[in-house]
Amino acid sequence: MEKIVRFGVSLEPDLLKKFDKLIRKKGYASRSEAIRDLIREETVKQSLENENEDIVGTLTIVYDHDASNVTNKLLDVQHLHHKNSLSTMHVHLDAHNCLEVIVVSGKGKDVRSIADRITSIKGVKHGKLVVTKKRFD
Ligand code: NI
Repeated sequence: MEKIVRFGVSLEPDLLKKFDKLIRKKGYASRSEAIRDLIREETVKQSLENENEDIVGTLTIVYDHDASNVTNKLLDVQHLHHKNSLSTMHVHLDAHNCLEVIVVSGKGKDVRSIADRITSIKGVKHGKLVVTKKRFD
């Protein structure tokens, strides 16, 4: 089992009250668990800023499949970067609009550049990339 280190935290009573309220709302069993998650969140955020970090994520897009050749353009980008585009889920939202979730992986800079290329295709109405680390220590 991994060694655990204890340390003390000093903070203003009002701030602690707010923190306790927040962690109750979120359902944490203890302050320690909440602080651990906050530290992890910040360290993950930090390493995701490194463009050479290995990341994995999802790009969610909504597009109008009647727009100028959009389906082919989307497929072209994904085939061109097939090592970074792992899988796609497609949902027909209505007669014209499609929702697609593309699982992407690779170096941060490559994943972001592919996501930008896809999102900027004419006919893509909205695109949102969500990423996380591929490996956790
Ligand atoms: Ni569709």
